[in-house]
Amino acid sequence: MSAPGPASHNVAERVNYLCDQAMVAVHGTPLADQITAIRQRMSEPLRVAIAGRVKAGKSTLLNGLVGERLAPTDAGECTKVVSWYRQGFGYEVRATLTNGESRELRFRRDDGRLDINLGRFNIEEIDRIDVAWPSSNLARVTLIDTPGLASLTRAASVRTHDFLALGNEDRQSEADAVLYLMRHMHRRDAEFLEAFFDESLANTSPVNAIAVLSRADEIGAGRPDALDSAAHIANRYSDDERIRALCVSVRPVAGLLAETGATLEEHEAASLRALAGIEETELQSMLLSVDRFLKPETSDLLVETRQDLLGRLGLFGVRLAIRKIQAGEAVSAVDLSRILIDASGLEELRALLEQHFTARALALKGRSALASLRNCANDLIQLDRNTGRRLLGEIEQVESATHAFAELRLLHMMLTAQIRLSDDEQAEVNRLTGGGTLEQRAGLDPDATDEQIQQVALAGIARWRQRASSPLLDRNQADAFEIAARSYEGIYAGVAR
Ligand SMILES: Nc1nc2c(ncn2[C@@H]2O[C@H](COP(=O)(O)OP(=O)(O)OP(=O)(O)O)[C@@H](O)[C@H]2O)c(=O)[nH]1
Ligand SMILES: [Mg+2]
Repeated sequence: MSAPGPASHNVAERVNYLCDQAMVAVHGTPLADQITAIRQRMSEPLRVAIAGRVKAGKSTLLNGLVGERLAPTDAGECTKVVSWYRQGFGYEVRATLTNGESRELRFRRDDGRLDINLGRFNIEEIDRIDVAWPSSNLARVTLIDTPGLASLTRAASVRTHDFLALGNEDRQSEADAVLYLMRHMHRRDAEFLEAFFDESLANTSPVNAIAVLSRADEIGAGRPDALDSAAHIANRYSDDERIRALCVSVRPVAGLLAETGATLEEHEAASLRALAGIEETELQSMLLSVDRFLKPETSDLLVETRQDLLGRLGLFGVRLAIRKIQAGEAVSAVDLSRILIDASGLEELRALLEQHFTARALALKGRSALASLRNCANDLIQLDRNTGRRLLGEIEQVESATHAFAELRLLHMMLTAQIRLSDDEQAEVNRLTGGGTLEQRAGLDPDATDEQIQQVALAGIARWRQRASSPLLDRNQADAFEIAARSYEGIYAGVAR
């Protein structure tokens, strides 16, 4: 098999080529299975891990993203295991045991929640749980829920550390990208994000992390402007150079509003309507605090029902829903669902996931694949020094010759402020390297003509190449600008094709 030509921009093709080369080299050794897995992973959806400190709202946000209550929230043994949620043709739950064996687990839906029965296994024997579920929201990403870091039960925290290969240079994380949830920026949060940096592919890491300011509705004790305050804090974090160097973006999200918005039932809407009918002064006083809300004499609604509503919506969500019903903007569960999802910030997060992760899925998966292949090549060196070295050389060559990886380097340099760009230029680089259509990457409307795209591309080539030629730049900075120019060349060539 011949190497893909230098003009090839196809990451998958190049990684597959490397896997084929590696397979010849490792045939008959235990490394062969690893190479098969690396190749297989390239054709699967992008793996996005949801990580963060204990009770940051990870599982709730995962449910919001899937639109179903699959991941266990609050207590329960299953919150202590790394759990994968991937698209399946049918419904299946499996456990991978610590001894490597795989077992099917029984499950049922309990009041909308997925309830997994661990059977005779105890949690220490289970390495991970795999849930296959027919959901269109899992078509392009596989979501991985991780136990809280620095959790009270240290064992669970260690599992997440292991899974993400934190602080372990010899192993590659099983995730291609991470959503890191934090309630407020904490020193440990910064340490965690830094550890997720993957040194193995020269400085490309912040490109695969998005930080989420989670449980945003609780900021400022759930005041009506909680989400505005959260947005303000998130913007401040985004402007902080230290945080910018750790992730592509910071977004506030109220995962609970998203999860409940996606799963709200008509009987819950009916309870909210009943509350909205309470006399105004009484209602105001009732909505002041959780304690008052639960006082038996304030409403005919059962205290348990009110407790359930609080669990599903939080005080902020209950207030929001009641006010929208009173304003005539919502009656049914469908209306309320839309309002809750709008308020949650979920759609903005989805847009970020699309822009930064799924649109760059091939490059991010390829990056993981190269890191894993490099580990295999290093192991191979122990068995057969020359072949292992030759494979390492080929990996280096593919890494430096593949433009999609160069674009990740450009992004990295931008995020870590190694090159200084205006806000407009940063938006341009994000667009240019974003993996959208030619029109999108050129910043044009979908109905732009070929000539218009080519004009923008030519102007882009000239502008970025001019910057690259500045004598004030060091070699890396000049390379970064050159990468942008080459991306525009790719757009130009794409039109001509
Ligand atoms: N008000 C509010 N509560 C939330 C939000 N997200 C999660 N919670 C609540 O916070 C608690 C913990 O949520 P989980 O989703 O289980 O958090 P987690 O990070 O998965 O927790 P561990 O897996 O145990 O580390 C639950 O009671 C949730 O209902 C949110 O956006 N707003
Ligand atoms: Mg959890």
